Amino acid sequence: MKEKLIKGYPHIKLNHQKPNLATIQKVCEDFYLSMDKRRSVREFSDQDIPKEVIENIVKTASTAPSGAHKQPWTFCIISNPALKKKIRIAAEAEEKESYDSRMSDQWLKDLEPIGTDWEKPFLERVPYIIVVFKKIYDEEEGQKKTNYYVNESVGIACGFLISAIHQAGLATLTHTPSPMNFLSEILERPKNERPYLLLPVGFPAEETYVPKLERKGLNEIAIFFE
Ligand code: IYR
Repeated sequence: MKEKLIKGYPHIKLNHQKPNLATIQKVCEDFYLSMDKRRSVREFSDQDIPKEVIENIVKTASTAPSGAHKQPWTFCIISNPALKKKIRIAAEAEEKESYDSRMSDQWLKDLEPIGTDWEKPFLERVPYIIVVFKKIYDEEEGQKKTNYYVNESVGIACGFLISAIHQAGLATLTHTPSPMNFLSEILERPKNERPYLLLPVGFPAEETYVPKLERKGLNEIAIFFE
């Protein structure tokens, strides 16, 4: 591997193989078509997934860029049935409160076509729950070390995570019980970590239905300045 010092720090030569244009066009269209098949799923099979698959998915998420390369994230991977049950009970308690009194009428109306409610049986059924924590700072030998662009960094890592889950042929849901502090308690996380996102991971149930949604067209989401 070719290396050189830049401003005193080691750099390695980028190993980039430039594809031809036809390959680029095909690969990016195929990738788009594949990603366009991704759907949030709320009904899961209880079929197990090999642990190495989950490990590779999480390693993919951790390839995300982050502020000053601080990698300000912890992925908690839960397959323990007692913990899954605890998470379900606590999440459903918060969700019931939210659906019954915390969410506005407009919010509840906006969710009607998606068909959600406070009950989350999938939290016990899925083989894995991944809870992503953001590290608002790092702690080294009792010293606080600042992290940068934490929300952006962890959000990007979650995007990678969701893409990796989909590319593996599995399904997930960006589940957002609110507030989420019960996850810090159940998973005994230190005080520099805050829950960011909860993702159940598994195969979709044998026959499952998802809302009939349209995605915005390119002309609605992009502006080209040529
Ligand atoms: N957290 C709740 C409510 C919910 C909110 C939004 I915004 C959604 O897009 C879907 C659900 C729940 O998970 O049911």
